[in-house]
Amino acid sequence: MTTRAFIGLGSNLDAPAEQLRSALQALNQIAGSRLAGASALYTSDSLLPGQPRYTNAVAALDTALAPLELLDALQAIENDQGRVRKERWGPRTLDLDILLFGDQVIDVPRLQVPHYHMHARPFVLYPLAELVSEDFRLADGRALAALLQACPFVGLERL
Ligand code: A4P
Ligand code: MG
Repeated sequence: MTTRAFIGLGSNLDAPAEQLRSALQALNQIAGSRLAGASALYTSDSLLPGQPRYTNAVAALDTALAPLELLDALQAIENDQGRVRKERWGPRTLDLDILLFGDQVIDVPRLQVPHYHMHARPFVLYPLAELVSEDFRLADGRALAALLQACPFVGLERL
């Protein structure tokens, strides 16, 4: 049985677009997983002042892994691509977040899904909208169309 997960990709160090492209290839190499789609890349200012601009994208991944196994695989890719965790929210070569994991709502210490801030982040919602149908709902029932309407396409540049 496979589950469709959506992964948020972000980078603001060391050639961010290249980081995202190699991360997409790495996602497709995860055991029991297949890259089913990827959005365009988007750039936007960091939510935190004083950091370089981010490049973001969203990927659809069909996976036979359990959620925490997928998180382990994503963290291994982050580490492979040279991510050093100095401070939470610090600049990073690669951030991979599990936005959605099928229709599951997950709340354990290492993993909360849907990802806690995705509903208010244009750099997550607009790329996600490229990969799903217009009537798509998050696992917690919220309609993507309503979230998009409440989250204007401001400050995003589609590459
Ligand atoms: N964790 C819990 N839930 C999840 C999940 N759904 N997916 C835990 C992935 N991990 C999850 O993450 C810390 C811990 O969160 C993990 O060990 C995992 O067990 P992290 O990646 O080490 O820390 P972080 O990325 O610094 O924190 P976080 O909360 O992921 O940061 P954000 O919210 O992603 O903020 N501006 C723009 N324009 N674009 C961006 O992408 N990103 C941030 C970082 C700030 N500003 C930005 C962007
Ligand atoms: Mg993260």
